[in-house]
Amino acid sequence: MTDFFAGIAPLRYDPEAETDLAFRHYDPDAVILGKRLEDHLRFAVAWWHSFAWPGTDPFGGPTFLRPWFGEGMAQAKLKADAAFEMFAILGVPFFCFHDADVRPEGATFAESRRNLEEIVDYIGEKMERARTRLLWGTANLFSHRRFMAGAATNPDPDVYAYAAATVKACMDATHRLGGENYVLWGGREGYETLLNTDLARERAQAGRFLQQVVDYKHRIGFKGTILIEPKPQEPSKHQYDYDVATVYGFLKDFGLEKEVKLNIEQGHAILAGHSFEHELALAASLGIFGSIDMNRNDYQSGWDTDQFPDNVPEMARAYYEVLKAGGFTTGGTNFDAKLRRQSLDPEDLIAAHAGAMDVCARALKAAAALLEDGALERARAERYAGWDTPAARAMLEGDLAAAAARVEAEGLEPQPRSGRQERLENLWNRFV
Ligand code: XLS
Ligand code: NI
Ligand code: NI
Repeated sequence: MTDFFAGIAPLRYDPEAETDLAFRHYDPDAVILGKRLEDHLRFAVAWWHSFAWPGTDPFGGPTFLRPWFGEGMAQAKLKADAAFEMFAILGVPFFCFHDADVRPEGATFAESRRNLEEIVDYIGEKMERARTRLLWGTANLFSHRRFMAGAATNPDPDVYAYAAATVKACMDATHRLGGENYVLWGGREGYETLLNTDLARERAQAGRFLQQVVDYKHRIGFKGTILIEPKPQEPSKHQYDYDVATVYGFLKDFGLEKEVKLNIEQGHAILAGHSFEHELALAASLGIFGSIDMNRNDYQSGWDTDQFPDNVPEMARAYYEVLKAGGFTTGGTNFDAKLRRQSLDPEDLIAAHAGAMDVCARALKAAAALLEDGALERARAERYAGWDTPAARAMLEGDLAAAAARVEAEGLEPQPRSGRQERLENLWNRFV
């Protein structure tokens, strides 16, 4: 036991609660569309933001002085203790981690790997006594200077080898802890300037690396899902896994579209010039929707500020797409979100997650009610109803000339119809 969260009781669902250290909307046992809310949302805490990030920004050093900060294994274990205490207080079913979040970096790769194995054993023991499971593990292939010019896409083949060794170790760790997914986010898989970059070569390296990852998954019998997390830029000026559409083209190119799904992050969608719901709907339509990283950007600065979500109507749009896609299978809602650097107290960490869980619960409930009501889906189906006629369907089977011939043969004169956007927005707003 640490005393970091001392005095903070496990959070309860209490709609009348006078404190924000409680859930007013998230009742894990509430049944929505035939499924418990906890099983719909599948919340996860991100180890990096909550326990590893010290509150630095480009202008200032650490503001958080956590008792576990430091380089030794003892600190890593203390950090794990605090993490599991927080998981228990929040009652979250999952967590996510990078190797670098949980273990100190060694002087050599072998030492880093041993450190990882030791802490993974420690975490595994804690998991036996806790109800929190692993949503996904991942490798940090972006912080250390060796990865500054990329991991799999590096011009130096020795870095490719190092990336392979790191990912292998992290996949082993994820497998050992029963992870439900393994994530790859290519923070440095991109470029700073085309002047020194061979795009075709780097893309081919990234594709081959991912094929090797998938092969390794099968070799070790890992049953989880491999997920790519798209992001257009930051830290690289231009990242290869730009957005859902780009990643889909990449997966098709390397024959991986049936093997790999996507972990879609709210802030990354916005950075790519999309909405979160657009990215979710597109991934679902392509059959590659996997999981979500939940957060929000600062819309004023435009940065990927990884704040906790606070906007129910916006999140309802997202969960509507998740539910329409059939909900999560191995995926979940990972809070890839961090405190503001002035939010120093342990209570801030708990309240941030509690508030975000409530926002997501409200959003999911609103989305579920609208889906159950069916009016939006009826309106959508009605808009395309013309395509249900045999003549319309035959057009897609036939050639261009046959489709063209219909115009004069049937005297077609298309009549524009209202898209009813405001009416549908009114409908939407009755539910959120
Ligand atoms: C960074 C990413 C990162 C991934 C995991 O922007 O969101 O946190 O989720 O490497
Ligand atoms: Ni991110
Ligand atoms: Ni993320």
